[in-house]
This record gives sequence, structure tokens and C-alpha cells, in this order.
Amino acid sequence: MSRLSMFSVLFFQTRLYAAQAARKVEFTGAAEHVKFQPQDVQVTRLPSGLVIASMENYSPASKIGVFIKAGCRYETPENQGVTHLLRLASNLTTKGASAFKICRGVEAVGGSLRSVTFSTSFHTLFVCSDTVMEYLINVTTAQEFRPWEVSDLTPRVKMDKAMAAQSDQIGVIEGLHGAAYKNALCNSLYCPNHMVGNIQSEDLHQFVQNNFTSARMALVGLGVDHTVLKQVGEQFLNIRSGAGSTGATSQYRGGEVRFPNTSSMVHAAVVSQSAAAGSSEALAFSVLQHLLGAGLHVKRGSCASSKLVQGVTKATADPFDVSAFNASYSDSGLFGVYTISQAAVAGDVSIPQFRHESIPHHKLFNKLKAGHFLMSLETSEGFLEAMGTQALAEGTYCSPEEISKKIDNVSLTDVANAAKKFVSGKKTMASSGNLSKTPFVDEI
Ligand SMILES: *[C@@H]1O[C@H](CO)[C@@H](O)[C@H](O)[C@H]1NC(C)=O
Ligand SMILES: *[C@@H]1O[C@H](CO)[C@@H](O)[C@H](O)[C@H]1NC(C)=O
Ligand SMILES: *[C@@H]1O[C@H](CO)[C@@H](O)[C@H](O)[C@H]1NC(C)=O
Ligand SMILES: *[C@@H]1O[C@H](CO)[C@@H](O)[C@H](O)[C@H]1NC(C)=O
Ligand SMILES: *[C@@H]1O[C@H](CO)[C@@H](O)[C@H](O)[C@H]1NC(C)=O
Ligand SMILES: *[C@@H]1O[C@H](CO)[C@@H](O)[C@H](O)[C@H]1NC(C)=O
Ligand SMILES: CC(=O)N[C@H]1CO[C@H](CO)[C@@H](O)[C@@H]1O
Repeated sequence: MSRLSMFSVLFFQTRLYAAQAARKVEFTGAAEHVKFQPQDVQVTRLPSGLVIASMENYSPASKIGVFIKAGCRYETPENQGVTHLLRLASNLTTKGASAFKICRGVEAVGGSLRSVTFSTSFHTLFVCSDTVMEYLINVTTAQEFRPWEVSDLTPRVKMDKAMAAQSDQIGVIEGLHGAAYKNALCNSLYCPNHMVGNIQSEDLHQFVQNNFTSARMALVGLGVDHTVLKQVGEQFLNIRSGAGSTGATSQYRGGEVRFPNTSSMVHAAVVSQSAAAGSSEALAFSVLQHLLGAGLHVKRGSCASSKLVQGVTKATADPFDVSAFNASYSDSGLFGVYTISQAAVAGDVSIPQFRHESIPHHKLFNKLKAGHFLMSLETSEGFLEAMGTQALAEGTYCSPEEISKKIDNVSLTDVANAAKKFVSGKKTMASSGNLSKTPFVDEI
């Protein structure tokens, strides 16, 4: 789920298309262990604007995803909540296939569609593969949004909201965005109350029509041949070409939102505006987050030694969990601290004092830099998502090694400047729980 994009992902239990050649080689020769070196990620932008990104890793299973720049940040006041419905509607009827047929169709070829999970054995993928792609594409671009199916979504919207309301973290992070921005990024991932039941089939159609353009999509595959994926993109995703408007730039304003209730655990986030994703400043924030996270993601009592963050680490035995918070978007970012504490000590929420001389010496710093980006890429789903997100945002893919090199370029001064920007920046705060002892943002 993301403010920026929506995506559907198909998982296959076996390979799509071009697996044969690879397999053949794999089982000739004595060793069954002959492994193929994963190839580099290949990226192509088609004339329609569609970005194709893939990596052939010779995995026995393929994963394909369509990523679209059409998250809640693109909603307007008139259609707020429409992306929440779109997420829920991903398995509704498309042109040419009923909801029931879609489930069975994907199932029949051993695929699974995100948000609908099937697992069945696979039989004749080579015969079915075009159909599979059509399903994925149709689910993405050719939904009918039948009025009765859309109104049937209302109970699920309510249930989603009720479940989200049980999470302090979701409440705080949604509230934080709402308070931090005047527009775009202030939109919630959840349909606002006043729109529940008020979003019609027509609104969904309009949003898709205006926002799902080829130039705002990336087709991403893991364990797929790049040429094959390009053909698929040309053949099936060549709809609504043209850039589509890029949407409004988010305007940061800062502010505060409080959700008081009787909960004795107080969740609070205090942030400043950081930097847009992809900038070198964002990398400095990323390193800073890692430094803070490394020293802070522990109970308060045991991290008194972290000189970096003296402000939040007064020695006390009360449970007080602090972690660095960051959110990063194409046009803005948020950076700060997220604390979970007993209501009685929530007054200790404060802005850490960064000291230049206390930023760890270079060796540790480098180690943190190196490890940072490799972590998220360990799972194939994480990798697919990283590839899709980058392909959407920049139309390119930057390998972990390249990112590591860029991080190596981040100097201590850059990190200190990022810290300074956070400390002196206009703050946004969101909190929930028994807030009787929690300071207001202007008191921090
Ligand atoms: C996809 O949609 C087209 C019409 O837009 C339809 O002709 C085709 O049958 C659909 N394919 C599948 C697999 O649902
Ligand atoms: C779509 O998926 C949801 C769960 O993810 C399920 O409750 C719903 O029945 C499905 N709808 C159809 C038409 O299959
Ligand atoms: C207080 O609100 C948070 C979310 O805002 C929720 O998770 C929590 O369960 C609530 N606690 C009580 C006691 O109502
Ligand atoms: C997305 O669709 C909505 C509804 O049609 C439209 O108002 C909005 O301008 C579109 N956003 C972009 C960035 O094109
Ligand atoms: C919040 O906690 C204080 C003690 O710290 C207590 O006196 C007060 O009744 C609590 N308020 C609520 C609404 O639970
Ligand atoms: C690192 O910085 C130097 C000098 O500022 C620049 O020439 C080089 O291209 C940078 N390397 C990377 C990987 O960004
Ligand atoms: C600016 C910044 O620090 N961005 C990072 C925030 O954290 C995510 C992971 O949660 C990274 O992917 C970003 O690079």
C-alpha cells in the first residue's frame, strides 16, 4: 500500500515463457548444481511511456507486477477514497471476464493475484500464458466497476477502516501526513468517513481513465526474459498512452493532530520535512535514520549510552521505545522520531540533540552505509517492489552496489546538515493514547 502507487502482482509457481532454454542447460552436464548467475536488471522505456524492468534470475518461479502511479496522493477533494475502493476492487469483473472467471482463470494457470491468494498446481503455462497476462492487464486496466459490485464494497471499506482504527501506528502515520501537508500527500490511504458509500462506479472509471496511463506504469518481472516482457508490454499495456498530468506538488505546512483516548500506551511521531526521494540529501537522511535506528531501536533504559541522541535518552526504567521515522516521496519527505511510551512518561518526548562529534567514527559509518540498502532486497517480493518503485519514479534501476557507492559519497557533514535540518525545521506531530502528559508540538 502506498501513497504514490498501486500495484498488482502475479506470482507463478513455475516459470513463464522462456524457461526452456535455461532448464535444458541446467540439467545437462553432471552437476545438478550448475547455477546461472543472475543477470543485471534491464530497463526499457517503450514509446508509449511504459517502463519495462526485469531481471532474469533463472528462478523456477516467475513474478510479474504492474505498478501504476495512482496512489491516494492523486486523489482530489471530490474523489477522496477512490484509491481505497480501487484496491478492494482488484478482483471485480473486467471486460470479458466476470469476477468469478478471473479467480478461476488465474487459478487455472497456477498464478496468484495479490489481494486474492490462490495456490494450485500448474499445468500448461505455455498454452495459457497469453491469457494470464491478459488477466493481469485486464484486472489493471479494463475493469467494469459494475454499480452493484461497487456498492457491495462498502462493508469491506468499513471493515478495513475499523481494522486500521485498531492500530495506533496507522492512526499516527495517517494523521501525521494529514497534518504535515496541505495537499496531495495529506490524503489518507483509507476512504474518509464522509465518502464511505458515496463513491460511485463512475468515479472509479474516471480515476482510472485519467490516471492509469502507460507513461505512469511500470511492468516489472523477476525470472522473466526481458524481450518477452517487452512484447507483453507492447501488446497488452499499450492503452491510454500519453503522459497524463503529473499531479500537484505536495506543499508542506507542519502542524499537529492528537487522537486522545484512554490507552495507557502513547504513540507519538515528531517530524520535519526532509528531502525528496532520489536526491543526495535524501541519502544523507537515510544514513542518519540508520545511525539513529541503530542506536535507538531499543528500550529506553538500555540506550542511555547513545550520545547521538541525548535528548530522548534520559536514563529511566520506564518502557520508552524510540525509533527513527522516515517517509520518502518524489517531491518531499518526512524525517523524525517515533516514540511509544507509557502515558506517564510521554512528557519526555523531545527532539534529540545531535552533536557533530558524536556521529560515530568512519568505520562504523561505512558499515552502516554498506548494509543499509542490501537488507530490503533479500526477499524476491521486496526486490520486485524495489524494482517497480524505482522504475516508476525514475524510469531506471539503480543496483544496490550503485546505491552503496552513492552512500559512500555521503559525507559526515551531509549527515550533520540533515540532522540540523530536522532539528531546526518546522515540526509536525501526531499522537494517540492518554495524552494528559504529552506535550504539544510547540512545547517540544
Ligand atoms: C480482456 O479484455 C478484453 C476486452 O477488453 C477481452 O476481449 C478479453 O477476453 C479479456 N481477457 C481476459 C483473459 O479476461
Ligand atoms: C475479492 O476478494 C475478497 C478478499 O480478498 C473476497 O472477500 C471477495 O469475495 C472477492 N470478490 C470476488 C467477486 O471474488
Ligand atoms: C486508542 O486509539 C488507538 C488508535 O488511534 C487505538 O489503537 C487504541 O486501541 C485506542 N485505545 C483505546 C483504549 O480506545
Ligand atoms: C486522476 O483522476 C482524477 C479523477 O478523474 C482527476 O481529477 C485527476 O486530475 C487525475 N490525476 C492526475 C494526476 O492526472
Ligand atoms: C490519563 O492518565 C492519567 C494519569 O497519568 C489519569 O489520571 C487520567 O484519568 C487518564 N485519562 C484517561 C482519559 O484515561
Ligand atoms: C561521488 O562524488 C564525486 C565528487 O563529488 C563525483 O564525481 C562522483 O560521481 C560521485 N559518485 C557517485 C557514485 O555518486
Ligand atoms: C530519505 C530516506 O531516508 N529514505 C528512506 C526511508 O526509509 C525507506 C525504507 O523504509 C528507504 O527506502 C528510504 O530510502
